[in-house]
Amino acid sequence: MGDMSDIRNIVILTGAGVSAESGIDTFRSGTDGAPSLWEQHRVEDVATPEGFARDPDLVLRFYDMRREAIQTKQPNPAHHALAKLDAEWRGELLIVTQNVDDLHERAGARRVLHMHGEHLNAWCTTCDTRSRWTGPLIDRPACPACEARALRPDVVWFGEMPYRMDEIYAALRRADLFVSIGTSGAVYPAAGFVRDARSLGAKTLELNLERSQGSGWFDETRLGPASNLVPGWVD
Ligand code: BV8
Repeated sequence: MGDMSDIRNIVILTGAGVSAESGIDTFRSGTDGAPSLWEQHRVEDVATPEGFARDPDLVLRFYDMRREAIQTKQPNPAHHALAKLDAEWRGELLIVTQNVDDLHERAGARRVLHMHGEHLNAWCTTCDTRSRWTGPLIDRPACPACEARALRPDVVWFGEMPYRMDEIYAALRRADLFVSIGTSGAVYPAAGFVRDARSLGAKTLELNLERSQGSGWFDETRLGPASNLVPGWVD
């Protein structure tokens, strides 16, 4: 990881690019021209509360398909390298992920914060309980806590508040190093974290397949696939 003698606290932000080589579609197609999720759907139709209210079946089917798909995928070397760093790093370390898959955890990472929620949780809009959920929601199953047939994906949609923002900003305030991996820098507030970290004195590093909308804010940008770049950075 190069000279890390003055680094104690690290915040790592990951996006869809860290899971791309596990076969999970990104949102906005990368240079490899792989299919992207949003090109198949209008964001407003499938990732907003208004879209859910307008056509709940469309939204539930969109998330049922993705929830099923991620359970057939495996972590890639980028996930494993981050899990190794998490296990070995003596200082503070927080992996803030925009991803709603569980590949960081399945690679063994522990200090993971899903700011946009998780595919494998369902959220009851009646009793507000979140339950572990691996099956479909299209058939309106009963909430395990209150029996209401009012479950939605536990995923943060556009216009909704991301999870645990206070914890994230507190970690950014303490960070000596901020690393962004596999994100286009298209969505806020995540896309602004590099500026927050930089203004608070952290070093900033971007590992991405291509330059992102935020590349200009990083001290260093390394381009390439995460499965190469991340192990190369961690070791
Ligand atoms: C909010 C969950 C208020 C659903 C998602 C200014 C300030 C604040 C808010 C806004 C603002 N301007 C606009 C807003 C509102 C909005 C927003 O940002 N809109 C955008 C379109 C402008 N934001 C919100 O509504 C957020 N809520 O603001 O609340 C607030 C404000 C401040 C503080 C607190 C509260 C909520 C946004 C969450 C939306 N939900 N996902 C689901 O998953 O279905 S967004 C979704 O897209 C992802 O979660 C992710 O966060 C986001 C970006 O995707 P990426 O992960 O970056 O993926 P992408 O495909 O775009 O890019 C992949 C990258 O990887 C590429 O660069 C590619 O080159 C690279 N790559 C590809 N392959 C590889 C690779 N890299 C390495 N290796 C490879 N092999």
